Amino acid sequence: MAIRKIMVLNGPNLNLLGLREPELYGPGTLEDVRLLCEAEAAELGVRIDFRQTNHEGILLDWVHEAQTGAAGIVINAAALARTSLSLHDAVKGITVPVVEIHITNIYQRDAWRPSSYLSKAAVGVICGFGHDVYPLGMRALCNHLNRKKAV
Ligand code: CA2
Repeated sequence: MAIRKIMVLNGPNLNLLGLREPELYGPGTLEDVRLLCEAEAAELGVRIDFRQTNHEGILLDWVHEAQTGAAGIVINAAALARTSLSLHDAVKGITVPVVEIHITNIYQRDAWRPSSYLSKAAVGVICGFGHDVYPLGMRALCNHLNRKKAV
């Protein structure tokens, strides 16, 4: 049987992880996060395709690509979760499950930030546990996929 592949997608500015605002987003870099995800993938027995972009259209293309190329998506869309109806629509437009993650607790942050459009299309949301949201999101996605396979 083929090994399940999941996409771990990162949106704008997450390439700056560990380089700016470590008190908010943690001291580790995006490469550290990738390694954390690789370790979790080995535990879960899946492969990951880990990517980051600063461009909305590219993120949309990757979401579309998952429809035929992956079993599901774990996504930290950064500010695009709150601003992009196109991202919401792209997630609605595919049938593979999408788990939304955020390093910080987005419900605790500045009132001027809009709430997430993406949450309305995702199967679930994990936020506020620092970089652990990445392996937690992967585990949640795999449990969800296993439950779907069992019925
Ligand atoms: O908490 C998260 O993971 C966020 O997705 C991060 C976004 C923010 O807009 C979301 O509301 C919550 C911001 C990503 C910016 O990434 C940086 C990383 C290091 C330094 C500066 C920005």
